[in-house]
Amino acid sequence: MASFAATELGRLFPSLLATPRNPRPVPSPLGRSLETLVSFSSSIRAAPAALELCARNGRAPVVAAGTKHLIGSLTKTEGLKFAVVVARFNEIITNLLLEGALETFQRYSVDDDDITVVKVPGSFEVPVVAQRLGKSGKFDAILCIGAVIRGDTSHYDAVANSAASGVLNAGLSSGVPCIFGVLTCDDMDQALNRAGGKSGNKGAEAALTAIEMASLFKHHLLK
Ligand code: INI
Repeated sequence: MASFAATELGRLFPSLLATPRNPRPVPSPLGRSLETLVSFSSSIRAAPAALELCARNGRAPVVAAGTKHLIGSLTKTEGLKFAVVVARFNEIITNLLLEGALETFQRYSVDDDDITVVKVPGSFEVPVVAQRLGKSGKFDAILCIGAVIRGDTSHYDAVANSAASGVLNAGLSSGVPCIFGVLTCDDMDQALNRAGGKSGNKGAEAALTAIEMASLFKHHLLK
């Protein structure tokens, strides 16, 4: 991804990359080379967005020397504490999402002892527990996992909307990042695709978001 992003930047802004007059990667005002800048851990998903922005106005991004750029790290995970709130409704799916999330925490060196998993009946119950855990002061981020499937219920919209706004509110009211890892799908096939099938594992993606946000808060915003 990083080298793709660097190549892409180079294609869009050839002046930024090696030329006879400028044979080395351009040092950025942040003290890292361009290559390092785009390979910075948490920019996995941010880099393409930045490229898109640049591509739209056709200019190189303006990076002022004194500007602070705060971004969570995916590598400084030591000591970060996470709670995962998991809905048991549609358990086949939510167990797969939880598995993806736990594998990701492990891959990014989050200590097992720093993870607490809390199970609740359904997605509707997730936010109140997320809020309580957030307010406990014991966690750096709360990952919320659920699966709302349209085919299963006439009150799909009520459950899906409540889960989404509830998780948002839990984060805002507790001041601790609460990450929305609740699938909202039309049918079971779609849910399976997003729980480790051809669309990836959204639990794993949400865990990455949780790490980045926990790091952003702990290492930058709460210092
Ligand atoms: N809960 C879910 O997590 N997913 C669903 O698809 C779902 N459906 O289909 O109804 C669901 N309902 C239960 C709900 O979350 C609450 O547990 C219940 O309403 C009691 O408050």
